[in-house]
Amino acid sequence: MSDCIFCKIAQKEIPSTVVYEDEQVVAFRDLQPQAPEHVLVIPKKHVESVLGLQQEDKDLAAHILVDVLPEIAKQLGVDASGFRLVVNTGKDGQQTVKHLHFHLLGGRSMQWPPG
Ligand code: DGP
Repeated sequence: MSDCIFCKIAQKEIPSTVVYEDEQVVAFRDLQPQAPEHVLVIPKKHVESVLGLQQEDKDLAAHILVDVLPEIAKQLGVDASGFRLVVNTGKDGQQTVKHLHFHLLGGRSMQWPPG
């Protein structure tokens, strides 16, 4: 989508600190980190939110969960210590960027419940 900031990051029209990339996915450091390690994992394809995933996206969703997120957790050194995955969705979920993204937060102990 032409006016989507994360599409622009995926297409390298906006610079970011990329920590992982393959044909379908890119992961980059969040501009406003909420933890020592804070990475956003996005599909390169524009999907508005987790509710925008279609039947045809099953392999993509599985790839992110099964392959990419564990790989990045290992790369960041938080696989043993643990981390939090957050997928803010819609208004109450405080989703500000309307392109599906997984926040991977780690490097410190997290609070629960969230505010
Ligand atoms: P959310 O509230 O879940 O929609 O989170 C969007 C996140 O995206 C937020 O933590 C800040 C981050 N972000 C917004 N614009 C940019 C940007 O241009 N570059 C990077 N690296 N992160 C961004």
